[in-house]
Amino acid sequence: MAKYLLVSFKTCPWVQRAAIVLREKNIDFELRHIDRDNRPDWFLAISPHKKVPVLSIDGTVSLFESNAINEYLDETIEPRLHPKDPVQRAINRAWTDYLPTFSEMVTGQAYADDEAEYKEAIAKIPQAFERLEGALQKQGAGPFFNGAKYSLVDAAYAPFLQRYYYLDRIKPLGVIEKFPRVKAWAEALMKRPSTHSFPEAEFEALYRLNVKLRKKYLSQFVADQAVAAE
Ligand SMILES: N[C@@H](CCC(=O)N[C@@H](CS)C(=O)NCC(=O)O)C(=O)O
Repeated sequence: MAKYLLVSFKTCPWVQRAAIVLREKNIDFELRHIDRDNRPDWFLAISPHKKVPVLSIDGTVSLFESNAINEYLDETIEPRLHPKDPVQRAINRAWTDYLPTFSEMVTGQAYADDEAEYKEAIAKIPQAFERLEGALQKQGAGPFFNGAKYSLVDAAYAPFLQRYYYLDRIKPLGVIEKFPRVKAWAEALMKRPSTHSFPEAEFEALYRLNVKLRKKYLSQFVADQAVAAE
């Protein structure tokens, strides 16, 4: 078996997306965290965009961009997470293509500078959920995107749905409750062990700390870290 090294910033959702697929496929891998503010030379040499994730294979090949990494893993290692049917595969790829838009719409609130920007950002969340609610209705009965079988779409959305919950516990909005299929899907993904790279309470506390230290509008609503970590 090849040797896989996944290079990461600890709270990066795009890294988490690739780590989930490695776990779903039962692949041994090293998750190596580097410092965002002091990226080592060996990393800069293998990451064309200077971003994480990078997946290094046997120390000889380096792949970047979470979607490309996951497609590669799915092409090379069983079990195949993409559907066999080409139409379903195209639909799955279309929804993973939508992920950057979804992530911006659902977690953009964390980067708003003031209340006006925050209000603008949160107004986009129902639109993003509504689109997914429609997709889930077409796909079937759940619990996962394609039904009973876990897919690359599940791995893609899990980190961002998790962050929606984290943000909703900082300043509650209760949007997901209005979209029953998205809510049931998100709950199934939060229960799936592969979603988690770290113990859940520890990871949420770290996320909250990041939001607090970012000094954006939402930072003021993060309760004391000791309380948050309870
Ligand atoms: N489209 C990329 C996004 C990766 C990304 O934005 N990574 C962030 C960390 S979560 C990063 O490395 N940012 C550093 C930078 O932009 O300089 C992917 O899917 O892999």
